[in-house]
Amino acid sequence: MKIGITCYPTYGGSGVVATELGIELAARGHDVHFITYSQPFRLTGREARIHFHEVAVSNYPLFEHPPYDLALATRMAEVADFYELDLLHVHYAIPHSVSAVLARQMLQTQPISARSRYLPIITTLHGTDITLVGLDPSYLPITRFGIEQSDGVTAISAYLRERTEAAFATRTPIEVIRNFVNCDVYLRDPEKVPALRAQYAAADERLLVHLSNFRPVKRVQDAVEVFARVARELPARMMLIGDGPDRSLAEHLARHYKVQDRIHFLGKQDNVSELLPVADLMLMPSEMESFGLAALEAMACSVPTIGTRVGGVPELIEDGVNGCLFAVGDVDGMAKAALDLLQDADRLQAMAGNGRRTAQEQFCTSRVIPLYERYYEKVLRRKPRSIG
Ligand code: GMT
Repeated sequence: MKIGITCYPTYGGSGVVATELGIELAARGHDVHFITYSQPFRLTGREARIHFHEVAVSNYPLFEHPPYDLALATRMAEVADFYELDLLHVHYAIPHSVSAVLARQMLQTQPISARSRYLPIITTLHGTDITLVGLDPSYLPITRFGIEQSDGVTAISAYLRERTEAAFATRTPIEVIRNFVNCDVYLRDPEKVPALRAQYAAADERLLVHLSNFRPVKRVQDAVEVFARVARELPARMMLIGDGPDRSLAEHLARHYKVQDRIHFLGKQDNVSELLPVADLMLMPSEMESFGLAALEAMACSVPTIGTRVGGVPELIEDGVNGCLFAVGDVDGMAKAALDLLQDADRLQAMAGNGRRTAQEQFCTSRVIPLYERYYEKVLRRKPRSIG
């Protein structure tokens, strides 16, 4: 198939999922065309069967806000026409699904080349497009429009499907296809771990990790508080991977708890699959996660997560089996669980093994990518929607 993919190419779970999906689809013989404003950060630009088309937005003094959505729609239509795409798969409803609807309509009514054609659109909902942005009253009607006009809609968890159906009162069928991880890339290689781990912690120190975009929804302050409590009892260090608005809050708290010298603020990293396996425990104290990709990536690397019982997280983490779940803000509970686990090597190892198994058996690319392929085929078999 010839598949167009649009996503937010910079840091963020939806961009990671879209990029990894493109890489996996290309490896399975599909031609993948990324149509984005910059090259997705997990791409090298040298992958076979992957093409990148930059969306350039012209700015004129008249435009206080350059019309990115229109530039995107135009580029989508051009690429679909020139490369004869079979479908367009957009990640994150706003504005991508709406730009895609425009591109589809352009191709059908005012084709760029002589042929009029129908370009099926699939929208994948990732979470904040529904739970935060989509519920801003000014965005709600257009988000509902984008969902209802799509030829196919997927959500990354059953939770997100239900939330979308309730919030948007939509009867558009939504297919649940959960986040995935490449278990051959995300794994703990006992030969590689010791040398890399030594850069972040001494042999007698425990190493925790938090990975996010440091937005308020991630509650990075809770990760620092939990770590400070752990570090009071045990020799420990923490890697904070990522960057975003709450990084200075995290730095402030680290100083407040006098653990600033024990925390590695690593910023944005593109070698997450190498960093995660050196940790003993992941902290994901989010206020909301529609799925929790960071926890899945850690689990695949045999690193259990202490997280919050929110959104789609319980579809991934079974409390006490492959991780631990707490109420949002329960810093005491999370710190106690972290200390208990870090002092019980057998339990920690059992949980790590269970997590790795969960990743392999339920969320590995080899299981999830075929679900996308089958869904594409199902959408392509359907009759085109009438437009107007
Ligand atoms: O978590 C974020 O703030 C980024 C966001 C995104 O859309 O880029 O992540 C969402 O999509 C991820 C990939 O599908 C999910 O694993 C995250 O749980 C989800 N985040 C939230 O729901 C807050």
